[in-house]
Amino acid sequence: MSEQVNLFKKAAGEKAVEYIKDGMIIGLGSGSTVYWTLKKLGELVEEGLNVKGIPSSLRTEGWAKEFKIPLTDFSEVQTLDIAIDGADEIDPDFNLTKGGGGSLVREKMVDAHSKKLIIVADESKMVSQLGEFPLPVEVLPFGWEVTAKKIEALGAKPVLREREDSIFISNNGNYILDCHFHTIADPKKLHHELKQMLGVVETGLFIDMTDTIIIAGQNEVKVIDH
Ligand code: ABF
Repeated sequence: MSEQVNLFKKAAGEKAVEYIKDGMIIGLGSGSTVYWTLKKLGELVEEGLNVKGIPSSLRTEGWAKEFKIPLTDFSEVQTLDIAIDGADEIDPDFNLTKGGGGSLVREKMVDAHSKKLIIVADESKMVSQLGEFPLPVEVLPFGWEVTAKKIEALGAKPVLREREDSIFISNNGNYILDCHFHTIADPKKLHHELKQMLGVVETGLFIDMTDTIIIAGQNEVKVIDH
């Protein structure tokens, strides 16, 4: 990642903490932009801000502990006040592709149970249409080959995600298929088609969920409400 892109991510990630108020339960998203949100939030906690977070990945949980952000979970809390998360692609309707880091199920659980979802990203994530970034789909390991064939029939090339010569295992013990669609004309329809397939646990399409995006680029950090 270039130094400049990292500065954009830092600017967007840090801006998001302005939305956090004392007493809030916060969904802690995943990724290299949210990292900066967590770091800044840790500083505010040290100054006395009283909040609790639910992490959306094991990696985020590790960072939250490093920054001494108090944590909670769904055994204590059913609704979160706000979630701050990253994205791989954002379309003009604020639909998202997520899951490049492999934590799409936990991210969707956290984001869907939040009253407000803020997406933080650098400007390269804005696209006119989703699909160039391969769509992550979490699938059951059992019979994944059949599930992949069914996804292929929808016009994609599904590739089983690997890490260091072995199959990538999600935080939930499942596999990820990175599905090369190149263009996704109707994200909502595709999400529903995939969800109906036996073996599909969840898709990385986040439809009608985003309230606000914070996008950082060359000269500014833009906040756009939906
Ligand atoms: C997470 O952030 C994932 O869904 C996504 O893959 C990742 C990308 O964001 P970043 O560029 O901030 O690392 O939310």
